[in-house]
Amino acid sequence: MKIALISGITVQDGSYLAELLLDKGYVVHGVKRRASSFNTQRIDHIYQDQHQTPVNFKLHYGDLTDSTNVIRIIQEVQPDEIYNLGAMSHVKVSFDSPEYVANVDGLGTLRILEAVRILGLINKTRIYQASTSELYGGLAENKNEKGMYDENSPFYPRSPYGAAKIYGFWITKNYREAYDMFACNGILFNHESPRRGETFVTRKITMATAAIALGHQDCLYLGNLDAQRDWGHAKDYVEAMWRILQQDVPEDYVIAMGETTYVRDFVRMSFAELGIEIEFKGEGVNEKGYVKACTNSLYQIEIGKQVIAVDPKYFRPTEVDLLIGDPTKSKTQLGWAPQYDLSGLVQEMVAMDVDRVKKDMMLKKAGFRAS
Ligand code: NAP
Ligand code: F7E
Repeated sequence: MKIALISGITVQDGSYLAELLLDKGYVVHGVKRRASSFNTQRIDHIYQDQHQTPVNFKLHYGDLTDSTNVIRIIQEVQPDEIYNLGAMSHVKVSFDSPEYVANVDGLGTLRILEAVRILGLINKTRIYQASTSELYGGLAENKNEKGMYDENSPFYPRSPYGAAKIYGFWITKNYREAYDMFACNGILFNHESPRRGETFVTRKITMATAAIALGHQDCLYLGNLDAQRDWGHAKDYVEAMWRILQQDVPEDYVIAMGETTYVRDFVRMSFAELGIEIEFKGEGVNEKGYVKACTNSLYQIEIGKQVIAVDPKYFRPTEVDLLIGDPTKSKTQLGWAPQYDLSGLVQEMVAMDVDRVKKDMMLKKAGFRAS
């Protein structure tokens, strides 16, 4: 039975990956940070009573900023595979906490690699490093002949997050070359799901779509509507992570859908799921979104109502304008074949957020506090 260790197990990717590995018969260990309030909602459904046997899912308190803790957990678990997904991953927030993000996302990666080396696990433990399309920075001149970013495109990070992750990328590659470690980077483009953190743009939009349609919110405030992202489904992307570690030779891979979409169009698609047509008027900070039509009798919103506005507080000091990834290598070499397209992703996210808002409304009516 293979043993996997996942850092960053509590949120989107970690929770889907844990499910995938448990399905494949792995024993899964996860690192979670101690928090003052509950932070395991996304993995509660797979958590086991630790008194049961066999226990094939176990959580360890830990933090990527603490080398002794990283070494101790790896020594205790003796993993066959480590998935380093732990990170302060919010690009905008990284401008506010640049030193912290360097410590967690950059040095945290080194701590894992070094722990595996110190513990003499080089020939046993394979390591997946969660690298990111933010490494490219969206520079037009660095795209390949297909107009996309691939494994050979130069990097130009545009945030403290991107700069920290570029260290994680190179130190992973360096340990592979220096010590013959099976250590790989997955350069993943944006991936989303109903489990996405609530402050990333897609989830913020689908949550607001549900709340506005159900009369619970008036207006959604967003930042740069002109940004373009290559969005896929996290469930598909964790499958790619696993495939990367099952290869004969350790290499780095781009995981992407190969299509890019404006934030503004994601808003349109999200509302369209509920039969609400949004029309944008104005430009820059004065751009606004209005309800143009509503064909769903369940979600009647007044025609002409303004539901989208721009708030410059969400702008970033330096922005990545456009990302689009070339998945040719992962499709041919890994045999990776995503099951979701963008409309399937939006459909699932909106449906789950509608259910959640309805449940919150019922709880509130019954006198309980909403989630
Ligand atoms: P996420 O929702 O931000 O989750 C990050 C995870 O890391 C959480 O479990 C968090 O724990 C944990 N974490 C944060 N600081 C930590 C620390 N100091 N020590 C240990 N754990 C810590 O990220 P995600 O979207 O699932 O992405 C997973 C990984 O892929 C991240 O490394 C991210 O940078 C990278 N990535 C994501 C995307 C994407 O589009 N989603 C694309 C490319 C790369 P708490 O619950 O305690 O906060
Ligand atoms: O922003 C724009 C924003 O925060 C996407 C992380 O998982 O993917 C993610 O980083 C775009 C940006 O994701 C709002 O300016 C407009 O252009 O959802 P996001 P991100 O910055 O692309 C990469 C691959 C990672 O590795 C990261 O860890 O949307 N945008 N209005 C907004 N963004 C947010 N968050 N909030 C807004 O109101």
